[in-house]
Amino acid sequence: MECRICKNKGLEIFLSLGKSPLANNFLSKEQLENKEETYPLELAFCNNCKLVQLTCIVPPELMFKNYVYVSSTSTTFKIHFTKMSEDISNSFKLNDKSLVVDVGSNDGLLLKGVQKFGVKTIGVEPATNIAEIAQKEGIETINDFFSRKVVNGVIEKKGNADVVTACNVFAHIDDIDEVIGNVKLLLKENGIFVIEVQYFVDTIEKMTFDNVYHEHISYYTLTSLNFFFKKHGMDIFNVQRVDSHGGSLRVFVKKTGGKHEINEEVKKIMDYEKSIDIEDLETYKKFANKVYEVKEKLISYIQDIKNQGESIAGYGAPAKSTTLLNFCNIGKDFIDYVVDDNPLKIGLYTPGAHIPVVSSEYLDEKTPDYVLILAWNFTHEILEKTKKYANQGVKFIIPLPEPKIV
Ligand code: DWN
Repeated sequence: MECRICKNKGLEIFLSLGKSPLANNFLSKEQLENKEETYPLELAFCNNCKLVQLTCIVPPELMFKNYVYVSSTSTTFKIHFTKMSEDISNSFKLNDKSLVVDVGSNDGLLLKGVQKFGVKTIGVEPATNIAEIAQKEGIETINDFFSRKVVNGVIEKKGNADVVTACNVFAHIDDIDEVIGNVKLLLKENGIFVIEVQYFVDTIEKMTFDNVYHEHISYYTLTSLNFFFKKHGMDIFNVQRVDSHGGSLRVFVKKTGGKHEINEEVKKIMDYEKSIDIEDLETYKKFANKVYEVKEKLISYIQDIKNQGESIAGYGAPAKSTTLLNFCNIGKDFIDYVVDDNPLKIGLYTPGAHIPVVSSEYLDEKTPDYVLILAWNFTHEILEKTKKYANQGVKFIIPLPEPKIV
């Protein structure tokens, strides 16, 4: 096994979460009868370029051609990506002569915000069912992976891009060297590449190990991102820590020699990572030990509630809950149902645990004693929406960084 970025053969496996089904592979009732594929879920650290990465890569066609995740399901994300589109359009003075291309554009949420500035936009989204949602909303979307053929077509039709964005998709890309080559080809000389990617320092500090699943091939720090972009003749010129998905990095990248000045924030975060020994395998081994401790804590917490004869429902059927529930062996004997507002998930069953996904109205029909907030990254929004159940005495459990009642 070699590192996917620097090809070094010195990978060290430091965390194993067992074998897991595909995180977004929700099942219909009929599919429950079939054998469910599971794949090893484990993380390895590269001693050379410091990238944390999966050891088992699942073909992208299996995960992304038909997809259930829709960015606009949560108000939090609608606000987040609308603000991001405004910040980028203002900071880089985008106008009707500008072109923005979004890689993994999902339902077009980010591009909708950019269009308000008169900017020309194109989405690239491999999931046919999701691309159709964006196209119906008037967001020009190419239903494909971000291939050289797609990029040549965009350049021919619209010219080179001022901005290419890739939010919650950069970590998902297997042929990342080819994709970066395509980004550089598509960008104008002073164009910029903006990615938002879950931040592994937040994962270590907030124990958000349920962000580990097969859609996420790489788990980046600024140190490993910096190595990667330098390898491709690009420079990180600005970086922001943002709170999406339990903590992410928004990284601004230019072609080496491009006009944008390097912001001091880059050195600040690089120095911080050095201060927490991010280049040292021991840091990751310590994290793994804590993951196993949190697992034991969560299982006994849930077990105690069940031993008292009380009922539990889940709120949110996020991809991350597939990892959390399957790694902790928490299934339908503990959780009666999970609610989700995404119509693409309602009526299906969660991967592995096979817990029914129902609409949030079901909380009225069968009010549980406890609600386990599986979409913990939206705790505030969920607690707001479920105030009436709290007033009826329902208790809410936040599972990570360790289980607690709110
Ligand atoms: O990287 C990825 C991120 C961007 O999104 C993808 N690999 C897959 C996906 O991960 P996720 O499913 O863990 O993302 P979320 O956004 O944490 O999922 C939240 C879930 O909770 C969604 O299924 C929607 C649901 N939800 C809801 O039903 N009502 C959330 C809120 C706030 C609500 O009010």
